[in-house]
Amino acid sequence: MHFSLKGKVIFFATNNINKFNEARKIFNEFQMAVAMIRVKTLEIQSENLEEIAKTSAIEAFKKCNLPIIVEDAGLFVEAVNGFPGPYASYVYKTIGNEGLLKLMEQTENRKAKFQSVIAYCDADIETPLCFKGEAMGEIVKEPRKAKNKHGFGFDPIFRPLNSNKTFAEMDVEEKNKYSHRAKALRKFAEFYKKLK
Ligand code: ITT
Repeated sequence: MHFSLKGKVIFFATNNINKFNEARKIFNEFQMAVAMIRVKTLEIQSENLEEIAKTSAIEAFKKCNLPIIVEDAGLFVEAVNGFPGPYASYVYKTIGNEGLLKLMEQTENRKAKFQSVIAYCDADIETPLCFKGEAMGEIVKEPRKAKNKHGFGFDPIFRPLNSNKTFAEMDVEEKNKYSHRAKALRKFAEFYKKLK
């Protein structure tokens, strides 16, 4: 049944509405529809985003049998050897932006990057396909966000290269010009629109 959906509608397994809203705008650019599904998947512990995304995609596909993507993102800060990397979610929940800024208080090297891996799975695919995006930038010294509260997670402390705003000072359209996720999603959408 779902074969007819391919190339037109994609299911995004995520529990993060912000990620979904960013994706919605990208798929709109490609005249595609995206539906959010909240299937519970275990996120394996690994230092490899691709491995994490692939494992979740297989699990999500088994639960819903629909053409599906999952996305796994990480933040890598150079001065602390790539911390928190794939553990971004845990670090955000525990020490948060303030904690990360504290770790970097004496640090002049502010270089950081976000990486995103999208893993796609459907009934005809043996191993999930991955699409990657990266955003280079820096960790600012003080959190900055727009008054109407755009952004989530580390957005208030990450400023991408070639902009003087943090992700949290941008609206979704502007963040999508720079973000790791937008780059990975566009690569995926280019692939998916050709799929029958
Ligand atoms: P899923 O349900 O899709 O897994 P998640 O929020 O757990 O949603 P990730 O594991 O991919 O998503 O991301 C880990 C954390 O990294 C996330 O909770 C944020 O705190 C942070 N993060 C990821 N992408 C971000 C972005 O674009 N801007 C700011 N923080 C981001």
